[in-house]
Amino acid sequence: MISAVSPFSKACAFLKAYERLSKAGYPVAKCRRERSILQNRKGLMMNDLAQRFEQNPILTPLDLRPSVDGMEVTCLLNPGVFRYQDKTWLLVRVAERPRQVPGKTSFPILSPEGRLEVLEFDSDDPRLDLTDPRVINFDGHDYLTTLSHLRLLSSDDGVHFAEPDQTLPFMGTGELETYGIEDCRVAKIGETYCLTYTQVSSHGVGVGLRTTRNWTEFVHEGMIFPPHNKDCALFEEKIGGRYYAFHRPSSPELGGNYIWLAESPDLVHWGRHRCIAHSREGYWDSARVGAGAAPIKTAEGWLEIYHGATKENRYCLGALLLDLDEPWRVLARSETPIMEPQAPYELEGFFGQVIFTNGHLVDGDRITLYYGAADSVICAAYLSIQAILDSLAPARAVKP
Ligand code: MAN
Repeated sequence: MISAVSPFSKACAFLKAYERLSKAGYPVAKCRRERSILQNRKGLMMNDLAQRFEQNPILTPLDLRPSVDGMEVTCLLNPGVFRYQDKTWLLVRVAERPRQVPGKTSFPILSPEGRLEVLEFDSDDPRLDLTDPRVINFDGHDYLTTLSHLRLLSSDDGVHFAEPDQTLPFMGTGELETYGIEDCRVAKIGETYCLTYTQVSSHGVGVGLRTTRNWTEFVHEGMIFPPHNKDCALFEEKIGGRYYAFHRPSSPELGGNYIWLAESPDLVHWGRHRCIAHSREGYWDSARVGAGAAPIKTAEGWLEIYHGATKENRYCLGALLLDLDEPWRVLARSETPIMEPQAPYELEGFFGQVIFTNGHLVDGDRITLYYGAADSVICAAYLSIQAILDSLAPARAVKP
């Protein structure tokens, strides 16, 4: 039975999971302390609308075996979600690294031919910068501490997931995925499932597209948005005869990490880019914003759940409402998060204070949202579409 519970009553369950993780030697980082934010800058109370599953976290690193001997599953993150053959499926991001030995820091990369290679350094080497648990900087070069691949898990009830026999992991392939593949959105367009995911390599971070109709044969369409770009969510139907996608280029010198909208005749070639949502100084989404899963069609417009983060990397969820026929027109937006880290399993983990979603299912008014918590475990929550719509404020114009 799934029911809504106060996140704070979950402390014991989380502490047990936390204890299991640290006993098993997983790098459970300390809570990144940040001022408890109960009010935004206008003094409005935060309004978390989510009913978290009492079974949260529904998946932890201990639930999956490493893809090869010698590796450990460090974190489970940010699943894509879809229905297929009467089951709920998660395409989970599995982040692995070699079992660590004292005094050494090692991490994996893939060769362009798909061979796993391990780079190892002395942990006290002054050229090594380990301040961000997600990224290693060695002598001015950035690497990821873990290598991610994607794994399919299915469920009859949407709560208990397992890997079916004979399903193969989705690994990075080719020179644009040597640091792995991450955060896959699954959009169903007609009978085709379209997978848009982050491709990571020393060339940069971009968006790849693979498509399938049967989950056994895949067409690799290659990189559809070049670096630096991620958080690509496709609309599941055409508007005015064109496909649409959200994407998130980053422009470090001028501009920022904003949500953009693009059009395409064929899902592969994208143009007519428009910037539709900036990060907002002083708000919960002040440093970066990025789209979640495919937008939900409602009578009032396209509803898109997105993540917003502060400079301190506190990740919350909010929503945008877009015009049905002209989806570049933002009608309304969350002033305060619809969901923010507050349960213990969201506050502490590999990278605490993170709620990140790129997958959900919709049934009438009810959204079943799957999300990565603290970049460590997979969780789920219910949200009401009407409650989200009621919480939005009329949009202000994007800065010219
Ligand atoms: C990035 C994303 C996610 C991750 C968050 C929080 O923005 O790519 O993969 O969950 O950071 O660390």
